[in-house]
Amino acid sequence: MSVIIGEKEFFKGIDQIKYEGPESKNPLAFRWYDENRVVAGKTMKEHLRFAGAYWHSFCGNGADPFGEATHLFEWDKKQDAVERAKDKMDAAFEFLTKMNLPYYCFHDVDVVDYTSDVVENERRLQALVDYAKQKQASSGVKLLWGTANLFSNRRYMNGAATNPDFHVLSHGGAQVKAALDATIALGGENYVFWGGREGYMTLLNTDMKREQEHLARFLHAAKDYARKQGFKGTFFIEPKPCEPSKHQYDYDAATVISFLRQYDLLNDFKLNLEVNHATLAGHTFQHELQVAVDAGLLGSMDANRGDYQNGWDTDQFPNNINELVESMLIILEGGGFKGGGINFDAKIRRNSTDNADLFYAHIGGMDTFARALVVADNILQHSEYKKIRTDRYASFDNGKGKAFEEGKLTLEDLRAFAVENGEPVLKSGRQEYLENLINWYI
Ligand code: XLS
Ligand code: NI
Ligand code: NI
Repeated sequence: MSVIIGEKEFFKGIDQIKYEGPESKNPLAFRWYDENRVVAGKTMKEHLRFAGAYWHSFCGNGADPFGEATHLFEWDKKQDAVERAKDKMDAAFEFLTKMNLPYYCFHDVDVVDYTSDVVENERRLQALVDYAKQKQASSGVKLLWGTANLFSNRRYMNGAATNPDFHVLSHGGAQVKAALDATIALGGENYVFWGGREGYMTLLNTDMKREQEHLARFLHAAKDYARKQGFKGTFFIEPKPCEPSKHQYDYDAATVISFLRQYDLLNDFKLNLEVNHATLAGHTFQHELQVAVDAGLLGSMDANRGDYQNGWDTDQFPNNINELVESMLIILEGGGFKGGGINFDAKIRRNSTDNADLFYAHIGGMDTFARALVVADNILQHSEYKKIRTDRYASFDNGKGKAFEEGKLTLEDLRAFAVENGEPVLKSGRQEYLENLINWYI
């Protein structure tokens, strides 16, 4: 990959970030992420498939409900929307290539500002698709997934695909069509649906059943259109329990899987799991990963972390090695991502205002994942981790336990076995031992 700088350099004084090894003292270098290092049969680049997120890194200006923007972007200055968007894209590709990120992800409105005119929006997006094609070709950066923002515009205040007003739903359809066209034109490998407002604020005014049926119809229409245009990639649903809705229909992995099954969408859709969404749903991220892996539906992930002391999607950059090792154990044992990768759906803090802060954030995230990958692989290759778990279930490997698994025992048979064998011996779950085992390998 070569560094791509547009007409103007936006991240001055920062060169290509390189791997320097764990002993390096350079804050602008990788200590663990060595893209060509082979772990468990694949390079780190192939395992991790890192992506930069357009919305947080190049649009999120640090504003919060209590205060104005603090990130004053040099690329956000020009009058003309398309010209302004090209500057932003120059900045994005400069950053992506300096960071050595192989992929990026976007919403339609991240790339260029939208108006209330569908046709004008399509024209704008098309202009930027043409520009992105050149940028992708000269840099080698690829599109991991595209998506449409169906939650920011005021018309979507009651949802898009689940809006009680069909007229609003039709605008969602128009936006998804254009976003799909853009994703396909750019060789996007996947397409995401995150339904922030596909839910309700109060049940007093909501026909939940009807809204969910509309959502399923909408997803079928989008899928059918994309397939007709030759899209071969995977569609991902990104679960989240709430925020901005009080309740979101795509609550968590298990809920989404049952929705996909009920509405016959399992052939085309998988999951894009986000760390902070898992914790909002009252789960660990590892729980969500395991649910997806067990269903064969782990498509991709949005990397970030929440704050233990507050209950919203703070989207901080990931840096907790213990949590990521536990996650990588599940991802590795599950055979990796099906089509997706690791998208940094994370933002630097409002008061992180140096040019270098965005780099530190991504370096920390990429290094922590790379290190977690190495540690998890060591645990799987060299420790008793897997054996301890397998041994726990040994009583089902033969005899009556095996017969039970095979569906050959009745309830009367279970009683007979209990009577014959008396009280079971207590067997430890060895949780603390296993927690220590993880730390030995870190
Ligand atoms: C918001 C979501 C969003 C999706 C893309 O919480 O994480 O950023 O990833 O629409
Ligand atoms: Ni996300
Ligand atoms: Ni999120």
